[in-house]
Amino acid sequence: MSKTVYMCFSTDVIHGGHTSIIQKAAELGELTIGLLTDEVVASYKRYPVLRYEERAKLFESIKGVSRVVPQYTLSYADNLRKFKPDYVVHGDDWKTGFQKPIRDEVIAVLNEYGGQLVEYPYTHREEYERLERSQRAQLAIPDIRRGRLRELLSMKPLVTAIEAHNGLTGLIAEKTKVLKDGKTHQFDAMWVSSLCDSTAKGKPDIELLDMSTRLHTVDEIMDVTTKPIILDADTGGLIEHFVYNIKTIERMGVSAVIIEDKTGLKKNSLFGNDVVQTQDSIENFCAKLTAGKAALKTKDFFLIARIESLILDKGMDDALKRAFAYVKAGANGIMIHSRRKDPAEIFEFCAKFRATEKCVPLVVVPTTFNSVTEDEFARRGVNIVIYANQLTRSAFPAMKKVAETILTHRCAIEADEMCMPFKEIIALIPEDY
Ligand code: SPV
Ligand code: MG
Repeated sequence: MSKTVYMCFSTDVIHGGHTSIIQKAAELGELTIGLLTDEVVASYKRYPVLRYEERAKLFESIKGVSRVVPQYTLSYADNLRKFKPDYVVHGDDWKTGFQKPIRDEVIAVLNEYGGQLVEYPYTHREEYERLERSQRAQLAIPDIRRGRLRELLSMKPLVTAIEAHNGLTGLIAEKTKVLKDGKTHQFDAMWVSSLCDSTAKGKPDIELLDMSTRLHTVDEIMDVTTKPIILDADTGGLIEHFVYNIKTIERMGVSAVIIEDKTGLKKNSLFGNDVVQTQDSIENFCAKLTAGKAALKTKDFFLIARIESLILDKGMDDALKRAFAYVKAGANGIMIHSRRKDPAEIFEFCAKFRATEKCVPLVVVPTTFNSVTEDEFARRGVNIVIYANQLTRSAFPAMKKVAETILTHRCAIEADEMCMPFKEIIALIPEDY
C-alpha cells in the first residue's frame, strides 16, 4: 500500500523552495497539504493577502499535491490524528525558536501511531524575504488597511485591539505575539485612545488636542504598522465639523471611528459623576450619526456609537433605548461603557441588546471589569474588546521608578536592571518599508 505524507503551509507567496520540498515530499507518498485557515494565519504571521480559497487553489495546482485540507490550528495534532499520515515533512528551521513546541508535539503525536518526521534543510531565500516585505507593505496601504477590520469581524467571533499612541506603541501592538497551547495570539487591531494620546502629550483628556494633532498621531502609527485602526474621536465635536473630519479619517485608512454621546467639555468616562458631564440628547446624537454616515465614501468604514448612560448612572433602559435609536440612525456598531468592576450591567446590556440586534457589532472596553475573559465576552455576543490604556499605565510607573532610582543614587547603574538594552528595542523597528 502506498504511503501517505502530510505538510502544513500558511504562505500566500509560493517560491522555488516550497515547490522543491513539495516534490521531495511527493516522492515519499500521496501528499496532503494542511493549509492554515485565514484566522490562524492572521494570528500566527500577518493578515493573509490571499484568502484561504485562493491559497488552496494555488497549492492544488502544484504537481505532486494530491489534496488540500484546512488546518484550523497552528498545532498539527487534530489533522495528524484524523489522517494518520506515515510521514510529516518540514524544513529543519523549526528545530529552534517559536515553532519548536509545535515540532515537539508533531513528534509526540506521530509516536502515538508510528508515523515519522522527515526534515529537509531549510532554504533561506532572499527573494522570498523581499516578496514577504512587499506583501506587508501592501497591507499598510490605506485602501487595503481600512477594510481589514470588517474582514476580521467576518472571520472571527471576537476581535481584539490594544491602545497605541505613537510609533513605538504601534510596533508593540503590531508585533507582540505569544504561543500558548498550540495557538498563537496577536492583537488584531489598534485603539488610538483620546486618554492615552492626551496623556502622552502631558495634557488632560478633555478634547483639548485638536483633530490635526490626533490625526498626526494616527499617521505616525500608520507609518510603521499594518493593523487596522479604531480611532477614539471623543464626542465627534460639532456636527458641522464632524462631517468633514470623518471624511479625512476614512480617507487616511482608519477602519472605525467611535464617538460618544456626550456634549460640551467632555471629561474622561472613568471619572463618572465625580465631574460634571452632560449627555447629548438622543435626537442630536442621532443627527450626528446620520450626517456622519452620509459623508462616508466606502462600505468598509465603521461609525460606532458609544453610549455613556451606564457611566452617568442613567440606567439600563436609557442605554438600550439609545442603542436601538443609534443603530436606526445609521451607527455600524455600538460601544457600551461602564466604570464598575462587576461586569453584571455590561452582561445585562449585551443580553438585552443581542435579543433584538443579532449582528450589529458590539464593543466593550474592560478597564474596570477587567476579570472577564475574551471567551466569556464572545459567548455574550461581544465582537470587539479594546484594551484601552494598559500600555500607558504600565510604561508610566516603570519610567517613574527609573527616574527616582537615578535621583536616589545619583548614578545610573542601579537602574540598569530595570532597563531593556536598546539593541532589543530597536529590533522592533523596521529597517525598510
Ligand atoms: C479612551 O481610551 O480614551 C477612552 C476609553 O475613551 S475610557 O478612558 O475608558 O473612557
Ligand atoms: Mg477617550
